[in-house]
Amino acid sequence: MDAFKKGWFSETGIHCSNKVNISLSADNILYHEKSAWQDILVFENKLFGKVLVLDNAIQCTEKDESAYQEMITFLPLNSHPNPKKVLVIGGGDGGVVREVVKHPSVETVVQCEIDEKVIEVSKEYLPFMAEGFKSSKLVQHIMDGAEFMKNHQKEFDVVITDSSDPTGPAASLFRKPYFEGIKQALRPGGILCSQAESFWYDLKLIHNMMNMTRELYPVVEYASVYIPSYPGGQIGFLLCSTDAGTNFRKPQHVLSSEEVSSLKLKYYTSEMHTAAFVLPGFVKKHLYGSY
Ligand code: SPM
Repeated sequence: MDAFKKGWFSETGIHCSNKVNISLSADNILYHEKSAWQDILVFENKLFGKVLVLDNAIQCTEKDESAYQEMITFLPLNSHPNPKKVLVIGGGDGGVVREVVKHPSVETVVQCEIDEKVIEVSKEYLPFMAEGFKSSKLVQHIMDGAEFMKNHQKEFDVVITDSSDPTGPAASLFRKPYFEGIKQALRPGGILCSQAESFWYDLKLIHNMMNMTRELYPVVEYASVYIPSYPGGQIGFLLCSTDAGTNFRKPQHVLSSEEVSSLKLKYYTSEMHTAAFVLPGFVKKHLYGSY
């Protein structure tokens, strides 16, 4: 067994019932420390490039991070008719902020990240994601996002939760009081988008998230994205709107190929936006009740 472990990073998450390892060769360890909140690791893999790991779970790799950051950002922003003020909770690596500030109608992005160390590490080792931190649209707070929202009601058009897994510091971001807090922070017509895990391993969790948010929001959907470095090669996002007329499957703004290119998007296109809501039969049946 040791021969397999030497020189490899292995994610053995509880979401996989500790029965599945996702392993990447750790060709060069760049940083490994514990912050006040979590274990932070950055290493290089010859195929995936730089890899950020929090509490033993891969957060992003240089090769495929664009899929996650673009979709968690442009699915909600392009589903809103005119998003001007956006709140990002979490996202300490900077990749989501990098995408939000690209959107032409967005004037202000407020970010609440609880772990300042992740921001510092990203600035030092992951500059391709941290570049968003340089934007004049950004106002940054090192604090708990749920606490922040208590004093910022009816203020945001879109709230994005870029969290790690529902254990450790991010656990409360998957519970009902958190989604009630977001509802209060949203302006009329506001939209939320939250990291909502993989249908291969977390279908029950996704089902619970959708059921509890259906009690709060008239429109609730799950969108799926291909991410090879996550277990199952897939992750999804929960999208909720306070406006009963929102159709997440039909973007408000359809991007031309010139816009896709000028916004430097690698994964998001308007076709991928609509396709993200097409789910395998067993997932659709479980989450929506019919095929
Ligand atoms: N800005 C990118 C941060 C990514 N946040 C989500 C990470 C999820 C990691 N685990 C996914 C699969 C295991 N449940």
